[in-house]
Amino acid sequence: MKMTLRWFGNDFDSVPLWKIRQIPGVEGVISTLYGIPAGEVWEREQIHALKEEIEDAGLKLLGIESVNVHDSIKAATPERDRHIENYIKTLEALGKEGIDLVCYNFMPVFDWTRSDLAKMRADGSTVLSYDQDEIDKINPDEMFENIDKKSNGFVLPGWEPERMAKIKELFALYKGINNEKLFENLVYFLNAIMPTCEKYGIKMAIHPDDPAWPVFGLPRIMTCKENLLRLVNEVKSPCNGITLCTGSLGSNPENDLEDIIKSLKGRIHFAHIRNLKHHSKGKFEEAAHLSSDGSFDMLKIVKAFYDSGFDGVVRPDHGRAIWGEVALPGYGLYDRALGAVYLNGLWEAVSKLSGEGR
Ligand code: DNO
Repeated sequence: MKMTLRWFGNDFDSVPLWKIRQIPGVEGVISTLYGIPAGEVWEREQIHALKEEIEDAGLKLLGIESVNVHDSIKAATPERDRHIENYIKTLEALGKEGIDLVCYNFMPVFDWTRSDLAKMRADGSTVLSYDQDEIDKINPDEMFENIDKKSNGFVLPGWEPERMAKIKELFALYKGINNEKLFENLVYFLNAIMPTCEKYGIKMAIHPDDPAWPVFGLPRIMTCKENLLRLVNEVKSPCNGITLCTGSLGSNPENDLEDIIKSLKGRIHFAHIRNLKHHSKGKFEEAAHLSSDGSFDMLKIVKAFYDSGFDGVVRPDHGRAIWGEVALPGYGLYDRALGAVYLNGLWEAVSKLSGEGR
């Protein structure tokens, strides 16, 4: 297992690389060219510069999160093939730079959604939280404003202003697209890019929908074991895989995380491991990574990864805001560092107790 932290680049992140380098057991980062809008081609020189900057800090660039997929591809508009060509050019540039892992999502309009980015907890820390009743009261047009106001002045992944400026057009684009059609569009996209991925050995890792159910009447498909399995069986190339995000899939308590991990054996290319606390149906808050702070048994989750032979890239996910840190909500240094160390501890225990020491 390779432990990483997500890093948004010097212009966007409050956490410098040298601090990440000092977290024990963290080998590398997962990063992106954050400033490039979805649909545009990434130049090889830009990727090279990013990689060099990370390597100069003594870390490795172990994957990209995300190369965002343009809405024309998700909605199958006439421009989709042009945008797929651009995506392929980006993959070629990444492949030439030796990058072999790309995380992306296929959620229409919005990426992950939360009703509060700074919910106060009893210990004074704040966390991201979700309450379906609150979301039901919000008009999707106001959603961006709500999120933007509480983002501490940072650009949040999936909530880039240029995307949100077109929210009405975006909603119109998805009229008439149901889950089945969206799935078909995803398969079309994957079939088109797989030859390039295979040529360069790039593993595509789709991120589950967060939360794992339709929001604002938009279709959502990467929500449960059945659909994840359907996708890996439909596009059989080993380059087509999953980002197993425990927090996203676990937002629906009916998802049995250990079972999902085991059933996707060999097709999990990237893992986001975090905990959250359920309150009632459609209502949860994020928690510290530690099992006792949330609703998940993190030891069982890590063991399920281990037992299914997973040996890929992992990152702790959203952390709480603690110790007065001001950062991108969910992406401060302190709580994610605690998470990384805790997850490494669980992995060491599981692997030594198994007698293999993998
Ligand atoms: C949220 C993240 C997502 C994820 C994308 C992948 O914090 O987990 O924004 O990066 O959905 O494309």
